[in-house]
Order: sequence, then structure tokens, then C-alpha cells
Amino acid sequence: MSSPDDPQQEPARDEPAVGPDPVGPPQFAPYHHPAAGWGAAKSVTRFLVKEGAYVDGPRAIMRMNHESGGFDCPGCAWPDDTKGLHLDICENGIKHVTWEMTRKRVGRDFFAAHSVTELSGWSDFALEDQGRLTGPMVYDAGSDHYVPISWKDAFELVGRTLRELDDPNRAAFYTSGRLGNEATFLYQLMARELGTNNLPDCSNMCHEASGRALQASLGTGKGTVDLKDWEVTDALFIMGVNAASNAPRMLTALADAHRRGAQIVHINPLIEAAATRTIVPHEFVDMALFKSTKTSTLNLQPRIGGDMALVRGMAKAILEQATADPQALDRQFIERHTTGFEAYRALCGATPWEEIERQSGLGRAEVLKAARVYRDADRSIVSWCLGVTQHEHGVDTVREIVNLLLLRGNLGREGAGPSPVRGHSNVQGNRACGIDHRPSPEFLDRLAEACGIDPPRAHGLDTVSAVEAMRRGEVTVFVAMGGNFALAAPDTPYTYEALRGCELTVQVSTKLNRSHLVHGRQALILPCLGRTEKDHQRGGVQSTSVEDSMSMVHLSVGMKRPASPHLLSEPAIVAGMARAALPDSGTPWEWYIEDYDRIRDTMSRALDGFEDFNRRVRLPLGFRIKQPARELVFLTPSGRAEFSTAPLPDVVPAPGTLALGTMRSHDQWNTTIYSDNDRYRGVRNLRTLVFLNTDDMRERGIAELDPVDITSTAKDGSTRTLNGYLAIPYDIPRGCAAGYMPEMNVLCAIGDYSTQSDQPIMKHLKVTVTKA
Ligand SMILES: Nc1nc2c(c(=O)[nH]1)N[C@H]1C(S)=C(S)[C@@H](COP(=O)(O)OP(=O)(O)OC[C@H]3O[C@@H](n4cnc5c(=O)[nH]c(N)nc54)[C@H](O)[C@@H]3O)O[C@H]1N2
Ligand SMILES: Nc1nc2c(c(=O)[nH]1)N[C@H]1C(S)=C(S)[C@@H](COP(=O)(O)OP(=O)(O)OC[C@H]3O[C@@H](n4cnc5c(=O)[nH]c(N)nc54)[C@H](O)[C@@H]3O)O[C@H]1N2
Ligand SMILES: [Mo]
Repeated sequence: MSSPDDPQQEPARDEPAVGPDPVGPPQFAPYHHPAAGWGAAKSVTRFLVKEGAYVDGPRAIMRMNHESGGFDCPGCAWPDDTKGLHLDICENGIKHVTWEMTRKRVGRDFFAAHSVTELSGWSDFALEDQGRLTGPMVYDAGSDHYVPISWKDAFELVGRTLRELDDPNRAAFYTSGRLGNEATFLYQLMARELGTNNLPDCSNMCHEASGRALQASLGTGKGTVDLKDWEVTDALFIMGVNAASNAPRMLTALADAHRRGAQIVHINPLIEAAATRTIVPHEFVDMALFKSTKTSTLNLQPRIGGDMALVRGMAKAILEQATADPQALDRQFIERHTTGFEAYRALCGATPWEEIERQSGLGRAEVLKAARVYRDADRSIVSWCLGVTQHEHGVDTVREIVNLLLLRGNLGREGAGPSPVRGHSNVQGNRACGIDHRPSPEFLDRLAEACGIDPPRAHGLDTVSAVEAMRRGEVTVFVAMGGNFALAAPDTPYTYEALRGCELTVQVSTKLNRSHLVHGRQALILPCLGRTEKDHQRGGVQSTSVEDSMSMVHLSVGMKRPASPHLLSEPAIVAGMARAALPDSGTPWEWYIEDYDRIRDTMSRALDGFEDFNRRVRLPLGFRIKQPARELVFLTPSGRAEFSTAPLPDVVPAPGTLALGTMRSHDQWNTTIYSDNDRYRGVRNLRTLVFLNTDDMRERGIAELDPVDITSTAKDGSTRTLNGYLAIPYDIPRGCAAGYMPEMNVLCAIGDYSTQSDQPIMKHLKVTVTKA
């Protein structure tokens, strides 16, 4: 056995291959090595070799996230290093880029050889593993094959179908969060010019709760801090995020923070790799020297859904302490900038410790420990991701986090504030550029003026309501800009039926996936350029812009020859569809595509925060969208930061049941599965698993790797079951369970979305687990 602190063991370990579907038996052996490091390096090397990208791969990687002239990593939304770091990269970013740059191709021959029915029997891994799509294809029902179609005819099919709708609200336009800002802007413009706000997006499944909570509390839907704040803060609270896998470049910030003596508190039912030790992603020298750095000073394991009670407990402790210690609260800040403090104080006072302990699943001493760290820090940042948002009470929990920050004036100053970790690399930019099914009147007024259109005012459909509307036959055209909606959305069989009921489904994609096989009566696959690829238009090589988790907007320019000469850029595909659907449109669609600066000029007139866009986006690190709350300007009804006073939800599972959270493995990107391994959690060759507490296993007579059946019970009482999953004993609180998305979407009922955020409740399924 090697000890957790002995990274020297690392190179000797035979790392799992990132390759085709694993052939070996499922294995589980707790992993005791620092996150990143040699395991990451080996994993990356195998991946580059497998994708045949070992020449282009490294060259591209050197250009990733560069201060100038590079492309933005299409992986996560973590901001780029502010000092223009020359290797600001990570294992998963490299895998992600390499995945896009694969030499494999899915051409006409492929579709001629395989019917849709046959492909439907393939694994999702096998589908994407075929490589890049090369030309537009249309479904031919007679032969059950996709057959080639010209771009012109493809656009005409979309245009005709949209024109023939008796109501534009019969169409829905989905966005997956990697779409660049320019294409995003044109896409929402097309939808609104058609007359609908039906703009569901992946954000409806991840940070809708954060946006709504921050908007209500602070009058701005985003976090207020940037990387510089991370560099000077005294305490970091990291809640519900698996940083080592999903935002690996955060490890750099955590390691730096630890080195300068900051406190780092991880709050997660699972002790994830980032909560132990790390080798900083880009520090290959450290890797060679086997040096690892600590990235945690305290780990707390609340029960699933217990975060709000924990934060309430911390606030209660601070308020109790304030009676003897005037410095515990920032009274001046509270008086000047907030409203609702007295009510919140009363609520904390009235919340008994027993309830806080029961709901958080933590002992009072642990809650006090976290409160002590918070009290002793002059500046604190709270960062969170899906572990906090994908719950019934996601909005209340984020608001409770803001309450806690307000108590000590941790807002609007250096090193302090809320810092949600966003998902897709441009999911934040999508919202900023108009992908919003609930647009504000101010946004629509400005858009109307800048673009000379008359946008619809009624709110549109989000992800869940779009699925429901398709299922009822009300929405009949579904267009997806990227993503893999069939698998990403909850209640897989229900979503399949919804998509299959459509008259036309259109998928703008880079690779083959399930959403091409679960399609409407008519279906199109429209292949697009990836972010790594050169985008040639009449006006020369074009760049697009993206916005990261911390509101930095910068340009991304592709450098590779496109995977096929028949690909179009995403802006060009939108323009092609728009021209065909809106023959009388006054929008100069083609003119925009010749030179994306023209799109950006219109965006500077239409979008708040994008003034002087073309100039500012060309600054070395781009520009930061102004955050009013950062300047202590609160666009709330009261003009102040607003404390909230929501009751604690009851999150304790009923006897005999467990709360199950769905999450990602280390070797996947949402619905894209790289391998069946989850290195940091010690799993090999297995995805159909459920992590369980050992006492919960014993009570049910379940042993390690035993097959089990998992049954979820929805709010409406309906049940859904997955059979034959393997049980993995894990360090997770009693009453909690975890497993992988997207497979477990089978267990998420379509009706089980949060009444606060409309987000599917993907982190808190009510399940029973029994031996199969
Ligand atoms: N490599 C890679 N990077 C990615 C992605 C990817 O799939 N692969 N996906 C991207 C996207 S779109 C997103 S939105 C983000 C997602 O990033 P994450 O939010 O890290 O995603 P999940 O894997 O769902 O992990 C959720 C974490 O929350 C914890 N958790 C579960 N329930 C609770 C709870 O009740 N309370 C707390 N405190 N924690 C809980 C889980 O243990 C897990 O560590 O990552 C982005 N980055
Ligand atoms: N149970 C459960 N379900 C979840 C979640 C969960 O935690 N639990 N998380 C949710 C979250 S946070 C998210 S964000 C969604 C993810 O949902 P999506 O964003 O819909 O899914 P992805 O898997 O990211 O999409 C992968 C596909 O995108 C396409 N693609 C890749 N690059 C490009 C590109 O540059 N352009 C275009 N046009 N297409 C491209 C490829 O064809 C690839 O197959 O899943 C959600 N579903
Ligand atoms: Mo996401």
C-alpha cells in the first residue's frame, strides 16, 4: 500500500488506457495519488495516440488559451491565466481538444453502410468514436439511412418547415454551451425574428438556479469575482464541484492559495481528488520531481442536499459570536448596502442546531469549524457548481450562500464574493448574448432597436418544458446548436418519445451521437467547424469570442485545417437557416457572415456590457463584462443586496430510501464518454455502478461489486428502474448514493424539476437500492 502522501509511487502504477470500450473486468481500488500528475500525462498520451493526433495534438495544445492568437479550450469555462501562462492546460482540456481533432471521419460511405436502426444498437462511445462528421445528411425514411444532401437543400428543408408552421412557438431552438458569442447572437436573433422565445439551453440543467438566486439577491445573474480575487483571498469554500475532473485548471488556483496560507474548505458528500493533493496541471516540472501540493485545509461531507443547512449553521454561528465579538459582522456594510438583515438574523436564531445537524448531516462541531474559518478570514470566496444547483432548493441554497457572504461584507472588494463555476466553455456567453427563454423587456427593447425587429414578449420554453411540449405535439420542430439533447435531458425514454414525435429535428454537430438516431419524421445532421479549426469567410479568417466563468470575454481563433471541406461555421449555418426561414428578413445575414466584426458591431449596440466590442475583445486578455454588484450597485427592487429568508428544506431520505446524485466520471465530457474508467475514484472498466455507504450496503446485504437494482420514485409517485448496476463501497455519508450521468437520466422523471429554478433535480433522486 502506498500512502496518500507518497506521490513517488505514481509512475509505477499501470494507468487505465483511454481507449475503446474496456475489455477487462470491472475493478475498484481506492485511488491514493495526487490529482493530475503522471496518471494524467499517461492518460493524455494514450489519448493522443489513439486519436492519431500525436503531431497536431501537441502543436494545438501549445496554442490553447493563449494570450493572443490561440483558440479557447472548448473544455470547461475556467478562466485563462491572467499572466498569459504559456501552458495553461490540463488533462481533460487536452482530451477534449484531441477529441475534436481526431483523424477519424464519418462520411457518406459510413452512413450508406449502416442504417439508423443498426446504429441505434451501438454504444454512445462507439458512435462518437467514429470521428468527425463531414457533410450534411438527411434522414431517408424509405431506406432508414442518412443520405447526403446539399447545404442549399438542407437550409431549404429547415426554412420550408419553419415557414409552414401556423405558430412560430411550434419550434424550439436548443443551445449547448460551447457555441461562440457571434453565432449565439445570430441564433437568438433568428428565433426572435421568427417570433418565438423558445430558447432552451444546457444552462437550464446546470446554473439556472445560480442565475436566478444571484439576480434576486444582488441584481446580477453572475458571480462577481475574477481570478485575481482568487489569488488574494484568505479563505476559499469549494462546494459541490469535482474540480480535478471538471475544472482542472482550478487546481492551480487551489495549490497557489494553499502555498500562500489561505484556508481551503471543500464541501462535498464525496471527498473528491481536488480535496486531497494535486500536481498542478501545467507544472510538468513538478511532475518530473514528483512534487505535489496540498489543495485542502478542511473537508466537510454534508449529506446530499445538506448544503443550505450547513451554510445556515455557519451564519447562525457568526451571528451568535457577534454578540461578544463585534468584528464577527461587518455592520457598516450591512447597514449601507443590504436589506432584510434583521429578518435573516431572526430566522437564524429560530433555526435550532438540532435541525441544522439533522439536515446538513454534519455535527455541530464541524459546522463551527467551517464558521471559524469564515470568521477568521478577512476575505472569503464561495465557489460552487452542480452539487449546489441541481436540487429542488438550488435557488434558496445559492441565496443562503450570498446571505453568509453579506454578513461579513464579502462582496465588492478584492478577494471576496460569490464565484459559481460554470460548465460548458461558453455557457455564460450564451446567456449574455441572448439565449434566454425569459428575456427581460429591456433586453428586447434594445434588440428591437439595434436589429429592427419586433421580438415576441411572451416567455418561451426551457429544456424541460420544451420536452413536455414536444411530447404533447405542441412543438414540432426542434433545432439543436450542438449538444446531445436526447441523452442530456432527463427521463431518457420520455425525451426520446418527445423527439420522435417531431416533424423535423435538426442537429448541428461535430460528431455522431444519440441525438442523430432519436429523431423526428424528418431529420438533418448539419456538421460544423470545431473551435480548433480555421474559419475562412469572404472577409478572411474569422475569430469568435467566448466568455468564461468570471465574465472575461476574449477571442478564439482556430488554426487547424477543417476536418472536411464541406463543413460550415456555426454562424454560417445559422445564417443559412435564417435566410431560408425568413425570406423577407431585413437582417443582412450573408453580409454578417462575410466578416464577424459586423456581427460584433451590432452586438455592441444590442447587448449590455458589449459596448465597443471589436476593439475591447482584441485587447491582450480581452475584456471583463461589468458586474454592477462588484461595484456595490445592486439592480434589485430595493437597490440593495437582499438577504433571503427561506425555510430549510427537508432533505433527509425517508427510511429505507437513499438520495442519489448523478455526476460525471473523470473520463467523460457530459454525454461524451472517453473510457469506462474513473481514475480518481478508483474505478476501472465500469460505468453502470452506484457508489454507496458501506453501512447502507451491509444493511441491504450488498457486497462490493454485487449487482443491484435502483428504483427511483418521482414526485408524482411513478417509479423508474435501472437493473444490474454494480455496488461500489465508498466514503459517502449514510443515506447518500451517487452514479453517472447520462445513463442515470433514465431515473430522472421529467416532472421532477425544481419549482424554484425549473432545473431537473439531477442531484437528488429518491431511490431504493436492492440486491439484484
Ligand atoms: N472533464 C469534464 N469537465 C467538465 C464537464 C465534463 O463532463 N467533463 N462538464 C462541464 C459542465 S457542462 C459542467 S455544468 C461542469 C460540472 O461540474 P461539477 O459540478 O463538478 O459536475 P458533477 O460531475 O455533476 O459533480 C458534482 C459534484 O457535486 C458533488 N455533489 C453531489 N451532490 C451534492 C450535494 O448535495 N452537495 C454538495 N456540496 N456536493 C454535491 C458530487 O460529489 C460531485 O463532486 O463541469 C464542466 N466541465
Ligand atoms: N443526470 C444528469 N443529467 C445531466 C447533468 C447531470 O449532472 N446529471 N448535467 C447537465 C448539464 S450541466 C449539461 S451542460 C448537459 C449537457 O448537455 P449538452 O451540452 O447537450 O451535451 P454534450 O454532451 O456537452 O454535447 C456533446 C455533443 O456536442 C457536439 N459538439 C461538440 N463540439 C461541438 C461544437 O463545437 N459545435 C457543435 N455544434 N457541436 C459540438 C458533439 O456532436 C457532441 O456529441 O447535460 C445535463 N444533463
Ligand atoms: Mo453544464
